[in-house]
Amino acid sequence: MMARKIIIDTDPGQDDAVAILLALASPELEVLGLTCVAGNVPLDLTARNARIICELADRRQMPVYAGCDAPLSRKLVTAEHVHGKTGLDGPTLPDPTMPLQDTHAVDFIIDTLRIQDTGSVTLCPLGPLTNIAAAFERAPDIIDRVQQIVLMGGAYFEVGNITPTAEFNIYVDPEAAKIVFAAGAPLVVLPLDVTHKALTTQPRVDAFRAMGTDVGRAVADWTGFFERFDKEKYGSAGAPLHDPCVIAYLLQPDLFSGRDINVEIETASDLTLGMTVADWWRVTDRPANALFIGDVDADGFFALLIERLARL
Ligand SMILES: [Ca+2]
Repeated sequence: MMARKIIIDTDPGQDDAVAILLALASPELEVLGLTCVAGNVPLDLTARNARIICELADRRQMPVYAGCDAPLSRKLVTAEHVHGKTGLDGPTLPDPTMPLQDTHAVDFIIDTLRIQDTGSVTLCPLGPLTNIAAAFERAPDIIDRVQQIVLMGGAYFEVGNITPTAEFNIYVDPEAAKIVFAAGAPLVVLPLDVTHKALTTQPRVDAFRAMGTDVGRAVADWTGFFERFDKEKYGSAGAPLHDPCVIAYLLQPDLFSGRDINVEIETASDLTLGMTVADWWRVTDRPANALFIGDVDADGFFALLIERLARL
Protein backbone atom coordinates (compact mmCIF):
# COMPACT_ATOMS: atom_id res chain seq x y z
CA MET A 1 0.00 0.00 0.00
CA MET A 2 1.24 3.47 -0.86
CA ALA A 3 1.75 5.73 2.12
CA ARG A 4 -0.66 8.66 2.26
CA LYS A 5 1.12 11.98 1.66
CA ILE A 6 0.52 14.67 4.26
CA ILE A 7 1.75 18.13 5.18
CA ILE A 8 1.49 18.91 8.90
CA ASP A 9 0.87 22.61 9.53
CA THR A 10 1.67 23.20 13.16
CA ASP A 11 2.32 25.55 16.10
CA PRO A 12 4.07 23.23 18.60
CA GLY A 13 2.77 23.02 21.39
CA GLN A 14 3.10 19.80 23.41
CA ASP A 15 0.03 18.22 21.81
CA ASP A 16 1.31 19.16 18.35
CA ALA A 17 4.52 17.38 19.33
CA VAL A 18 2.66 14.17 20.14
CA ALA A 19 0.75 14.44 16.85
CA ILE A 20 3.97 14.88 14.85
CA LEU A 21 5.59 11.92 16.62
CA LEU A 22 2.52 9.78 15.91
CA ALA A 23 2.76 10.65 12.21
CA LEU A 24 6.50 10.02 12.04
CA ALA A 25 6.00 6.64 13.72
CA SER A 26 3.34 5.51 11.24
CA PRO A 27 4.34 3.86 7.94
CA GLU A 28 0.87 4.52 6.47
CA LEU A 29 1.79 8.21 6.31
CA GLU A 30 4.49 9.98 4.34
CA VAL A 31 5.14 13.37 5.94
CA LEU A 32 6.25 15.64 3.07
CA GLY A 33 7.15 18.46 5.43
CA LEU A 34 6.25 20.38 8.56
CA THR A 35 5.01 23.93 8.01
CA CYS A 36 5.11 26.14 11.07
CA VAL A 37 2.77 28.96 11.98
CA ALA A 38 2.47 31.42 14.83
CA GLY A 39 -0.06 30.25 17.41
CA ASN A 40 0.57 28.70 20.79
CA VAL A 41 3.84 30.65 20.82
CA PRO A 42 5.43 33.03 18.26
CA LEU A 43 6.79 31.68 14.95
CA ASP A 44 10.47 31.62 15.91
CA LEU A 45 9.60 29.22 18.71
CA THR A 46 7.18 27.01 16.74
CA ALA A 47 9.81 26.65 13.99
CA ARG A 48 12.39 25.77 16.62
CA ASN A 49 10.08 23.35 18.43
CA ALA A 50 9.18 21.49 15.24
CA ARG A 51 12.88 20.73 14.73
CA ILE A 52 13.35 19.66 18.36
CA ILE A 53 10.54 17.15 17.80
CA CYS A 54 12.04 15.81 14.55
CA GLU A 55 15.39 15.36 16.27
CA LEU A 56 13.75 13.56 19.17
CA ALA A 57 12.31 11.14 16.60
CA ASP A 58 15.72 10.91 14.89
CA ARG A 59 14.29 12.39 11.66
CA ARG A 60 16.81 15.14 10.94
CA GLN A 61 16.15 15.01 7.19
CA MET A 62 12.53 16.11 7.61
CA PRO A 63 12.07 19.50 5.92
CA VAL A 64 10.71 22.13 8.32
CA TYR A 65 9.43 25.44 6.95
CA ALA A 66 8.57 28.68 8.73
CA GLY A 67 5.36 30.34 7.58
CA CYS A 68 3.25 33.27 8.67
CA ASP A 69 4.32 35.06 11.84
CA ALA A 70 0.94 36.72 12.42
CA PRO A 71 -2.73 36.15 11.54
CA LEU A 72 -3.99 37.51 8.19
CA SER A 73 -5.40 40.72 9.66
CA ARG A 74 -5.16 40.60 13.43
CA LYS A 75 -2.61 40.79 16.21
CA LEU A 76 -1.28 37.41 17.31
CA VAL A 77 -2.79 35.87 20.45
CA THR A 78 -0.60 33.19 22.07
CA ALA A 79 -1.15 30.55 24.77
CA GLU A 80 1.91 30.49 27.02
CA HIS A 81 -0.51 30.14 29.96
CA VAL A 82 -1.14 26.57 28.74
CA HIS A 83 2.07 25.54 26.98
CA GLY A 84 4.72 27.46 28.95
CA LYS A 85 7.23 30.04 27.79
CA THR A 86 8.81 27.87 25.06
CA GLY A 87 5.62 26.12 23.93
CA LEU A 88 7.25 22.79 24.72
CA ASP A 89 7.79 23.21 28.46
CA GLY A 90 8.11 19.98 30.42
CA PRO A 91 11.14 17.86 29.52
CA THR A 92 14.59 19.33 28.92
CA LEU A 93 15.48 18.70 25.28
CA PRO A 94 18.57 19.83 23.35
CA ASP A 95 18.53 22.84 21.01
CA PRO A 96 17.96 21.69 17.44
CA THR A 97 20.90 21.51 15.04
CA MET A 98 18.99 20.52 11.88
CA PRO A 99 18.30 23.43 9.52
CA LEU A 100 15.14 25.38 8.92
CA GLN A 101 14.40 25.42 5.16
CA ASP A 102 14.84 28.72 3.29
CA THR A 103 11.52 28.38 1.45
CA HIS A 104 8.50 30.05 3.07
CA ALA A 105 5.91 27.53 4.32
CA VAL A 106 3.18 29.03 2.12
CA ASP A 107 5.35 28.58 -0.98
CA PHE A 108 6.11 25.00 0.03
CA ILE A 109 2.39 24.23 0.41
CA ILE A 110 1.59 25.79 -3.01
CA ASP A 111 4.52 24.15 -4.81
CA THR A 112 3.88 20.74 -3.28
CA LEU A 113 0.20 20.70 -4.22
CA ARG A 114 1.09 21.75 -7.79
CA ILE A 115 3.85 19.17 -8.19
CA GLN A 116 2.11 16.17 -6.63
CA ASP A 117 -0.75 14.35 -8.35
CA THR A 118 -4.17 15.94 -7.92
CA GLY A 119 -5.93 14.50 -4.89
CA SER A 120 -2.82 12.91 -3.43
CA VAL A 121 -1.86 15.34 -0.64
CA THR A 122 -3.73 15.81 2.63
CA LEU A 123 -3.26 18.95 4.73
CA CYS A 124 -3.22 18.49 8.51
CA PRO A 125 -3.53 21.87 10.23
CA LEU A 126 -2.89 21.70 13.98
CA GLY A 127 -2.80 25.45 14.65
CA PRO A 128 -4.34 28.69 13.40
CA LEU A 129 -5.20 28.38 9.69
CA THR A 130 -3.09 31.33 8.51
CA ASN A 131 -0.64 29.40 6.31
CA ILE A 132 -3.36 27.35 4.61
CA ALA A 133 -5.58 30.38 3.97
CA ALA A 134 -2.63 32.39 2.65
CA ALA A 135 -1.80 29.57 0.23
CA PHE A 136 -5.44 29.31 -0.95
CA GLU A 137 -5.67 33.07 -1.41
CA ARG A 138 -2.45 33.30 -3.37
CA ALA A 139 -2.96 30.14 -5.46
CA PRO A 140 -6.66 29.22 -5.70
CA ASP A 141 -5.74 26.56 -8.30
CA ILE A 142 -4.35 24.34 -5.53
CA ILE A 143 -7.69 24.00 -3.69
CA ASP A 144 -9.00 21.40 -6.15
CA ARG A 145 -5.75 19.47 -5.82
CA VAL A 146 -6.11 18.91 -2.05
CA GLN A 147 -7.12 15.34 -1.17
CA GLN A 148 -8.53 16.33 2.21
CA ILE A 149 -8.01 18.84 5.01
CA VAL A 150 -8.13 17.17 8.43
CA LEU A 151 -7.81 19.83 11.11
CA MET A 152 -8.00 20.33 14.85
CA GLY A 153 -10.17 23.32 15.67
CA GLY A 154 -13.54 24.62 16.70
CA ALA A 155 -16.17 23.32 19.06
CA TYR A 156 -19.91 22.90 19.33
CA PHE A 157 -21.08 21.19 22.52
CA GLU A 158 -17.87 22.15 24.35
CA VAL A 159 -18.22 25.72 23.06
CA GLY A 160 -14.90 27.53 23.77
CA ASN A 161 -11.54 27.31 25.50
CA ILE A 162 -9.98 30.72 24.80
CA THR A 163 -13.25 32.66 25.03
CA PRO A 164 -16.63 31.34 26.21
CA THR A 165 -17.54 30.62 22.57
CA ALA A 166 -14.30 30.10 20.62
CA GLU A 167 -11.64 27.43 20.38
CA PHE A 168 -8.07 28.75 20.29
CA ASN A 169 -6.95 27.78 16.73
CA ILE A 170 -10.01 29.32 15.10
CA TYR A 171 -10.07 32.34 17.43
CA VAL A 172 -6.47 33.33 16.66
CA ASP A 173 -7.18 33.75 12.94
CA PRO A 174 -10.92 33.65 12.24
CA GLU A 175 -10.50 35.27 8.81
CA ALA A 176 -8.16 32.45 7.80
CA ALA A 177 -10.58 29.86 9.16
CA LYS A 178 -13.41 31.43 7.18
CA ILE A 179 -11.39 31.09 3.97
CA VAL A 180 -10.51 27.45 4.65
CA PHE A 181 -14.04 26.42 5.68
CA ALA A 182 -15.47 28.10 2.58
CA ALA A 183 -12.83 26.79 0.16
CA GLY A 184 -14.71 23.68 -0.93
CA ALA A 185 -11.91 21.19 -0.27
CA PRO A 186 -13.03 18.01 1.57
CA LEU A 187 -12.83 18.97 5.23
CA VAL A 188 -12.76 16.93 8.44
CA VAL A 189 -12.91 18.86 11.71
CA LEU A 190 -11.72 17.48 15.05
CA PRO A 191 -13.25 19.97 17.53
CA LEU A 192 -13.01 20.22 21.32
CA ASP A 193 -16.11 18.01 21.48
CA VAL A 194 -13.93 15.06 20.55
CA THR A 195 -10.53 16.12 21.93
CA HIS A 196 -12.06 16.63 25.38
CA LYS A 197 -12.83 12.90 25.36
CA ALA A 198 -9.16 12.02 24.70
CA LEU A 199 -7.89 12.70 28.22
CA THR A 200 -4.38 11.99 29.50
CA THR A 201 -5.42 10.05 32.58
CA GLN A 202 -2.72 8.79 34.96
CA PRO A 203 -2.63 5.19 33.61
CA ARG A 204 -2.19 6.58 30.08
CA VAL A 205 0.65 8.89 31.12
CA ASP A 206 2.22 5.98 33.04
CA ALA A 207 2.08 3.92 29.85
CA PHE A 208 4.06 6.60 27.98
CA ARG A 209 6.69 6.68 30.73
CA ALA A 210 6.84 2.88 30.93
CA MET A 211 8.09 2.75 27.31
CA GLY A 212 11.49 3.54 28.78
CA THR A 213 12.48 5.52 25.68
CA ASP A 214 13.41 9.19 25.19
CA VAL A 215 10.13 9.66 23.28
CA GLY A 216 8.07 7.97 26.00
CA ARG A 217 9.65 10.10 28.73
CA ALA A 218 9.23 13.33 26.73
CA VAL A 219 5.57 12.62 26.02
CA ALA A 220 4.93 11.79 29.69
CA ASP A 221 6.67 15.02 30.75
CA TRP A 222 4.82 17.12 28.16
CA THR A 223 1.42 15.80 29.12
CA GLY A 224 2.35 16.18 32.80
CA PHE A 225 3.15 19.84 32.14
CA PHE A 226 -0.02 20.99 30.42
CA GLU A 227 -2.19 18.69 32.48
CA ARG A 228 -1.75 20.91 35.53
CA PHE A 229 -3.51 23.74 33.73
CA ASP A 230 -6.36 21.71 32.24
CA LYS A 231 -7.08 19.60 35.33
CA GLU A 232 -7.51 22.76 37.37
CA LYS A 233 -9.59 24.46 34.67
CA TYR A 234 -11.92 21.58 33.88
CA GLY A 235 -11.72 19.50 37.05
CA SER A 236 -11.09 16.50 34.79
CA ALA A 237 -8.98 13.37 35.28
CA GLY A 238 -6.47 14.52 32.68
CA ALA A 239 -5.86 17.00 29.90
CA PRO A 240 -7.31 16.78 26.39
CA LEU A 241 -4.75 15.57 23.86
CA HIS A 242 -6.06 17.70 21.01
CA ASP A 243 -3.82 17.54 17.95
CA PRO A 244 -2.98 13.80 17.85
CA CYS A 245 -6.67 13.22 17.11
CA VAL A 246 -5.99 14.53 13.58
CA ILE A 247 -3.29 11.94 12.88
CA ALA A 248 -5.24 9.16 14.61
CA TYR A 249 -8.20 9.98 12.35
CA LEU A 250 -6.00 9.44 9.27
CA LEU A 251 -4.71 6.13 10.65
CA GLN A 252 -7.92 4.71 12.08
CA PRO A 253 -11.00 6.72 11.08
CA ASP A 254 -13.28 4.05 12.54
CA LEU A 255 -12.26 5.25 16.02
CA PHE A 256 -14.23 8.45 15.30
CA SER A 257 -17.78 9.37 14.42
CA GLY A 258 -19.36 12.62 13.32
CA ARG A 259 -21.82 14.34 11.02
CA ASP A 260 -21.63 15.98 7.62
CA ILE A 261 -22.87 19.45 8.47
CA ASN A 262 -22.53 23.12 7.68
CA VAL A 263 -19.98 25.01 9.74
CA GLU A 264 -19.56 28.78 9.44
CA ILE A 265 -16.97 30.95 11.18
CA GLU A 266 -17.94 34.09 13.09
CA THR A 267 -15.63 36.97 12.16
CA ALA A 268 -17.69 40.06 12.96
CA SER A 269 -18.92 39.82 16.56
CA ASP A 270 -16.69 40.96 19.42
CA LEU A 271 -18.64 38.67 21.73
CA THR A 272 -18.44 35.44 19.72
CA LEU A 273 -15.42 36.05 17.47
CA GLY A 274 -13.98 32.80 16.13
CA MET A 275 -16.99 30.69 17.03
CA THR A 276 -17.55 27.67 14.78
CA VAL A 277 -21.26 27.96 14.13
CA ALA A 278 -21.90 24.27 13.57
CA ASP A 279 -25.33 23.22 12.33
CA TRP A 280 -25.16 19.93 14.26
CA TRP A 281 -28.94 19.55 14.35
CA ARG A 282 -29.30 20.59 10.70
CA VAL A 283 -31.74 23.37 11.47
CA THR A 284 -30.67 25.47 8.47
CA ASP A 285 -30.57 24.51 4.82
CA ARG A 286 -27.00 25.72 4.47
CA PRO A 287 -25.07 23.02 2.62
CA ALA A 288 -22.71 20.70 4.48
CA ASN A 289 -19.07 21.73 4.15
CA ALA A 290 -17.41 19.57 6.81
CA LEU A 291 -17.41 16.22 8.50
CA PHE A 292 -17.62 17.48 12.09
CA ILE A 293 -16.40 14.80 14.47
CA GLY A 294 -18.30 14.39 17.73
CA ASP A 295 -17.03 11.21 19.34
CA VAL A 296 -13.93 9.07 19.72
CA ASP A 297 -13.16 5.65 21.16
CA ALA A 298 -10.66 7.08 23.66
CA ASP A 299 -9.25 3.70 24.74
CA GLY A 300 -8.70 2.76 21.10
CA PHE A 301 -7.09 6.14 20.45
CA PHE A 302 -4.60 5.76 23.31
CA ALA A 303 -3.89 2.13 22.40
CA LEU A 304 -2.95 3.31 18.89
CA LEU A 305 -0.87 6.19 20.25
CA ILE A 306 1.05 4.03 22.72
CA GLU A 307 1.66 1.24 20.21
CA ARG A 308 2.99 3.72 17.62
CA LEU A 309 5.10 5.93 19.89
CA ALA A 310 6.81 2.81 21.28
CA ARG A 311 8.26 2.27 17.77
CA LEU A 312 10.32 5.49 17.96
CA1 LIG B 1 -1.56 23.06 17.86
